[in-house]
Amino acid sequence: MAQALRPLLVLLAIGSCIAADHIDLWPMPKSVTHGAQRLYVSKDATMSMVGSTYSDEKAILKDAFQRMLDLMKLNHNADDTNRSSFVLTGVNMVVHSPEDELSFGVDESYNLTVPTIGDPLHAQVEAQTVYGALHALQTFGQLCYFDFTSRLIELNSAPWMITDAPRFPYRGLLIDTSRHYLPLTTIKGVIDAMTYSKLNVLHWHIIDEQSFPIEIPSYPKLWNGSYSYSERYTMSDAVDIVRYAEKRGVNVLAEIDVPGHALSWGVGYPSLWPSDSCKEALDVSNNFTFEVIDGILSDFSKVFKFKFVHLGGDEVNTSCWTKTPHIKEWLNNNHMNASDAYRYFVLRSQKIAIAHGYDVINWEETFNDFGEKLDRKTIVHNWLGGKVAPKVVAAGLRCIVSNQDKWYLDHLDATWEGFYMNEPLKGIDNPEQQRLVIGGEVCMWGEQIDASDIEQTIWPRAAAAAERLWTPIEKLAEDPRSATSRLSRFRCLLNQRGVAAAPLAGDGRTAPYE
Ligand code: CP6
Repeated sequence: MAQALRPLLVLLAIGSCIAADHIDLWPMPKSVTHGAQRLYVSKDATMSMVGSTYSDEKAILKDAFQRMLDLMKLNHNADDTNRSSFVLTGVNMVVHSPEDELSFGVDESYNLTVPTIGDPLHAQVEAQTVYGALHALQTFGQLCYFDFTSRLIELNSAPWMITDAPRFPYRGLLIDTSRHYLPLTTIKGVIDAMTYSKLNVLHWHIIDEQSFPIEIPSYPKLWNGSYSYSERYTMSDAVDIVRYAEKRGVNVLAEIDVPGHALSWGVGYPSLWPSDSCKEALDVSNNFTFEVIDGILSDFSKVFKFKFVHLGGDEVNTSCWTKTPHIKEWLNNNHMNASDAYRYFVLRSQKIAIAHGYDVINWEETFNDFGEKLDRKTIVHNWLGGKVAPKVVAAGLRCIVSNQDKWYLDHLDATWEGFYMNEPLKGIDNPEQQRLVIGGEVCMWGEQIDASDIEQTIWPRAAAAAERLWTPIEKLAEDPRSATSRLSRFRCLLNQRGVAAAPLAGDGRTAPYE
């Protein structure tokens, strides 16, 4: 064959392999090309950082690489390949930025190349930041599999050339530790699984009316509202969770939901209740209420380093305010009705959070009721129907999408197809306004689940949303059925890695296969 024709033929061969079914990656990267060569990955593959500006002092990449190798072997002892060719012996990492701060909007892009020639034969990762490099390792880990016949780690369809970057910077999952306590190991397992589908924000709805499980050093009686002594998180537990998540590229968004959803606060400090017979919402007339919020946010700011804090503000029932004599009097003296007082409460809490260095996220009722009064940096968190996001961004505020009929994991009959098809930019055509939708979040409210069944309730449906939030819209499946086999293989991968992801069909949580 004429030498000059060979590159062209190679390109054609690569092109003919780009059938979606042959790419076992979830979420689908921005751009992928591959060939047809099987490689063998040495069980002792090494990572090298030659040419990086980043120095990995905290061993973020070193540990991530080791975890990835362990996952590839699925806890088995892989044999050593005795082949002389097509053995991949390492991954070269080039990370351009020396920074390892996990800030919001950090560059998460990466390039991953797996060649079929080279001596030594090494995969190449290039990323702007260590957090892009972590995503590259996740993608690489999905290309490899442990073959039980050969007892080798294999990697099919090389060479691979992958260029990837997220569509949205905020890709969240909510957990709720007030309705049911979740052990630290459970939370860490959720974080691990999030990284497999490239979700990057764990929204920790820590406290609600049912229990106050976290230690607040400034007000040490607050966790008297926990279910029991063992169903508590110390501040050092919180530090542990935040560190664990950060090392994996996951931000932790802490929430205190005020003034509603806060009944448990009064177990330790009853004066936070309007009265002993009317206990919600928090007493708006009492300065002590805001001192406690200030104490909590002051303690939080030492632990929760994410740029945002979530102040709730949803489902506020003000009837105790208008029924309780001393609050009624306070409202009259200040010429406020109940809805003025709700606005006053939210805005005053926002100011406290801002003074502690946070930008605030609030549930959408705050926008629906008095959006023009919210701090201009407020991020409005949608959860009611699917209609508020266009209004939020038209008003110039940022928005996170979680509409309950699509992205609420506690709706057990909501299907993965529904999760997949929820488009955050629906109804928003102006590119400037589109950029104000920073992403979306699936919500695992805790009333009906606990550590025993949280994993199979979250997965695989959260992964369907994760692809919607990661993959460029033009590469998403228009009909979710064409993603079924790929998602079902990703779900198997979760199972192999010890995550109890439910089947796509037959468990009542997801629609049957076609
Ligand atoms: N708890 C809090 C909840 C919910 C919200 N806030 C909720 C409401 C309706 C459904 C699911 C969850 N359990 N604090 C609303 C944001 Cl269907």
